[in-house]
Amino acid sequence: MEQTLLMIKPDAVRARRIGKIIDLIEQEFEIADIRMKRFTREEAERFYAVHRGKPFFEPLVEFITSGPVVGLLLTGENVIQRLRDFIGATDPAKARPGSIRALYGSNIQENAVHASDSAESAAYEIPFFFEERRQG
Ligand code: FUP
Repeated sequence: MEQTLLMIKPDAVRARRIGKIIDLIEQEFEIADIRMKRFTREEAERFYAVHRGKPFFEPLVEFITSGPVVGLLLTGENVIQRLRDFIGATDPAKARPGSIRALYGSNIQENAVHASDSAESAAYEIPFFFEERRQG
């Protein structure tokens, strides 16, 4: 059983797409927890630390701290890969038709959602939203 993080980004929150995105997610995935928060700059820089030094890093940090985000903890078999497939490619223009990014993303930066891309990144990213959870 895997777990992963889906994050609804500030563009989608501003556009009032939280409900529509959760509706799509809920039809395919098990939601174990939900939390809305706003990243501090320090958190945003840590969350996207792998992208530090890239030309889009600074604008990305600016964007992700520009308003609240919503984190969803999803659980299930192979949920990391299944969710990545479900949200579509990073660039909404190239994302599979019907995917969340195709439906609600605007451009490669303002692409509506984020999903952990590996077990390692899930383990790194989940604690930005959720405490360690005990079983039962
Ligand atoms: P993804 O894993 O699909 O979210 O994509 P990446 O890890 O490649 O990129 C992380 C985030 O950086 C994207 F969601 C948006 C931002 N980004 C840009 O703004 N410009 C780029 O050219 C690539 C990524």
